[in-house]
Amino acid sequence: MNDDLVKLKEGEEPLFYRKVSRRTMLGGAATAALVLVQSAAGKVVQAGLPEAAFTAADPTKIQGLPPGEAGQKSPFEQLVRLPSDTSSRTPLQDLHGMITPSDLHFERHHAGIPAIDPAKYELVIHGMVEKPMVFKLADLKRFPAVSRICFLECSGNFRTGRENMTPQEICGLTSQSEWTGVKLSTLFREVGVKPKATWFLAEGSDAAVMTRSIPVRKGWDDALIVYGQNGEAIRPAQGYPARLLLPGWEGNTSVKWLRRIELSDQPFMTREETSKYSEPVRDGKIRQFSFEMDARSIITFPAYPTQLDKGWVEIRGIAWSGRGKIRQVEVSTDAGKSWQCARLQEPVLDKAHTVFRHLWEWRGGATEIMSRATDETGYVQPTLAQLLAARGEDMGGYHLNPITTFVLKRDGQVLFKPETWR
Ligand SMILES: Nc1nc2c(c(=O)[nH]1)N[C@H]1C(S)=C(S)[C@@H](COP(=O)(O)O)O[C@H]1N2
Ligand SMILES: [Mo]
Repeated sequence: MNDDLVKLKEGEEPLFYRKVSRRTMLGGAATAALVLVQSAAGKVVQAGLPEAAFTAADPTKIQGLPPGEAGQKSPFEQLVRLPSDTSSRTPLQDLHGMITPSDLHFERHHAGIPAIDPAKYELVIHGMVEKPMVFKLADLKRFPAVSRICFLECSGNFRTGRENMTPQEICGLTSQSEWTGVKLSTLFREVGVKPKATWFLAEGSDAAVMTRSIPVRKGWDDALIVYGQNGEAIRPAQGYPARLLLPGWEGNTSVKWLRRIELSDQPFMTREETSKYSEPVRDGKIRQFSFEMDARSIITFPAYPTQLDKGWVEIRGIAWSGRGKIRQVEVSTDAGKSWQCARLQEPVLDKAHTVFRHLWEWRGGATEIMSRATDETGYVQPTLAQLLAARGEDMGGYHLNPITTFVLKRDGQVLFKPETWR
């Protein structure tokens, strides 16, 4: 029995623990451990501090907590992802700014998260190269490092069908981090990629042995092998200890737990690019290697389940494009009859979630609000009807980026407008 931990009463659930050594406690304070527990009444209380600390009108009258070894979220701010067996979604409506905290980055695993010992990690690069090489994690870290902020989005990032859906449920399979690693072009020069090589295979070391064929030009352009995420080692769910990161391209091409890159003069036609990750388009045709994520935006406030008050409202959201920077986001507050330009919040980065804001006075009538992104290539985010017209009834579930509408009721209730097509 570890007596450093406060014992929970029956029925109490630990939210998180923080062990503190006796020596670090101020003057050998009453308890050697701190634990946040949820009381029977559902209230979060911190054992080791008098409950009065949380109910006291004046926090300046009570000694606060000492510093801890690792930071904790406020017990009042326990954001969660919505996990299924194979994915979890970022609570876009609850975030501030442009970075997704690493513990809220969405996840999509084809066969779970593997446990990889960083000391044993190896990345092999071979095939059409002058000099096949094996890189240990320490080798990767010895190369000049680069950092960039960009989004990562699953190509299956659209759900609809119910009015009571939050932005997280509608399109929470997109997240943004500051990624740090080595440019793939640096490694390409190291192994001497042959001029004839036009494709490479990226292979993961999870139970799915996920593989994708990638055009070599993306490798020379902006592909990274990343081991850092938001200032710390990349999280296991994101590919620890290293993953491929292809800015702006569909998430499945950013192979996690990367163990092998093979250069070739043709695509490898793996399971992931034949049975999956291809989209039916008109006339019975199938589109393959649709790498880039199209421009998209979503209003994150006010969205379901907001109850809106009359008066000035700052409509907020994010917009992003896999083809470059966001040039403009327009907002409509009259069900699409008229559009106004939203303000883009700096920084506006290449292939990155960009925050937009639009001030609007809601005088109380029922209406519909929506946003529409345009990227620097001039591409404009389509409506679902436009997507259908271009791709047909069988368009499947990948690469759907329709304009998202929220319905504002007379009484201030905000609901998702769940347009469907099948
Ligand atoms: N090895 C491996 N890489 C993978 C996957 C996987 O299951 N195994 N999932 C892919 C898919 S479909 C997506 S959308 C992204 C998700 O990355 P994330 O879990 O870090 O958000 O990783 C991709 N890379
Ligand atoms: Mo995905």
